[in-house]
Amino acid sequence: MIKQIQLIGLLILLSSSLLIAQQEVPYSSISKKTMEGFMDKRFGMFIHWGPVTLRGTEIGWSRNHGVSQSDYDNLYKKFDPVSFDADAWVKTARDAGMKYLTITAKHHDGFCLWPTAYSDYNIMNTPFKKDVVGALAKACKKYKIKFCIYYTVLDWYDRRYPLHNDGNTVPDPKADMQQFVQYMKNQLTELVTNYHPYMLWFDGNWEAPWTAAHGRDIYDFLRKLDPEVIINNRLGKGTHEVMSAATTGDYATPEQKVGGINMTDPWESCITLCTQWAWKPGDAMKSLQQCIRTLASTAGGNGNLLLNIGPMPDGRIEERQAARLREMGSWLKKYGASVYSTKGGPFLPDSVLAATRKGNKIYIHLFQKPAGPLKLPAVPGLRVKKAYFLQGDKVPFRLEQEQLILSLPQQLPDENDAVLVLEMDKNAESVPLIRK
Ligand code: H79
Repeated sequence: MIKQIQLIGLLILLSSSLLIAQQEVPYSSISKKTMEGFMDKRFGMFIHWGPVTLRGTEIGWSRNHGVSQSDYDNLYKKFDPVSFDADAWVKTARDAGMKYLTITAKHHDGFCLWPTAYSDYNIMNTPFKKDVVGALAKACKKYKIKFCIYYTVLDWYDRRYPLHNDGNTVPDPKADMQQFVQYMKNQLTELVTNYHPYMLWFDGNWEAPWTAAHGRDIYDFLRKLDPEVIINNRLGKGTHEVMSAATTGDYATPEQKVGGINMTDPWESCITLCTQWAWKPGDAMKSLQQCIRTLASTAGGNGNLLLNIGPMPDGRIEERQAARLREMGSWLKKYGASVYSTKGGPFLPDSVLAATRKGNKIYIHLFQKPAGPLKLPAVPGLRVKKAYFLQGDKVPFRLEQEQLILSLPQQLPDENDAVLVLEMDKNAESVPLIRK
């Protein structure tokens, strides 16, 4: 009897430890230090590019939606971006104040921008015949911009992948996921060993053939290739927006929106400068104000911004897009201290302001001038020593009933984002979030 009870006890113990062994946190083994280095960068360039720019429609998605499959799949034969200049692209990123760059090595359409040995559908079989990924990796090294690679999981072109079209849900019986995953591993080995990316940006993980187990297998495979390469959270299943137990990857990737404030999990919002990811002639472009406020709000939520541009089929970045990025760069030259290497908060971001902090300084990114003085809740345990506009005048302030009251001038010094500095008597980086 006692033996039986002991046995049952042992079984319970075993099963509960098995439960504990099940994944309760994201599947990620990156070092905290590497992620801190990534999050300090705050601003990167996303580039969506490929033969589809010859049609000016959306990359991947317009295949069989507006552009026929046979037309789409033959565009590469005419892709000859003679004006492509990797140095020019990277300098555009650098001059915008961006610290990293991510290129679509392969999007959902399956076309490869590097000379892969594992598919003929690649840049060497276009009239251009030059390694775009390699040229960018080299230029990034030259200009000290971290080089990153976008590589999507799903591939509507490759016959080994079971679905051949967006919206298609009936798997091709002739497809073979095992072979397809091997193809992915071969290509990822090429990309990691030849170009040494700082980060890998996966996508296209939502279709049924891709499983959580596939994601973990690729994650482990990559970790063996490079223990330090950062991997976004689109290898597993579940939402991209936040980290969860279903996540495989190192950071969350809200898309086309600023992510919610999060002081523990790293995240990066990817947002397009125009409306399309790939170049579209005459596409509507965001104003400088929208761009600056998007960056400030992202930093205010403790996240990074990966701002996307789509270069033209001839290889140039549209002058108006380059000009907008230069304007961002000028703004960051002046106000960069309130963005790079900061933490978000302690005040929660909203449409009026976003807050960032570093050491003893709290930066208030003011988007709107309140009717009267600016009123903020006092920061518990910390005292304001000085208040002034970054690169500007002093701001008179007083404390009244647990409220900090700042007297603003008639006109804010920057109409897009007036950055106020509150110099505190102590380090403000670990102050808990404050609701206004
Ligand atoms: O690579 C970019 C997108 O192509 C890809 N992720 C970013 C980084 C992406 N994957 N899923 N989605 C975007 C969401 C799908 C949105 C869609 Fe649409 C709405 C697909 C079809 C309608 C956006 C708008 C894409 C085409 C039109």
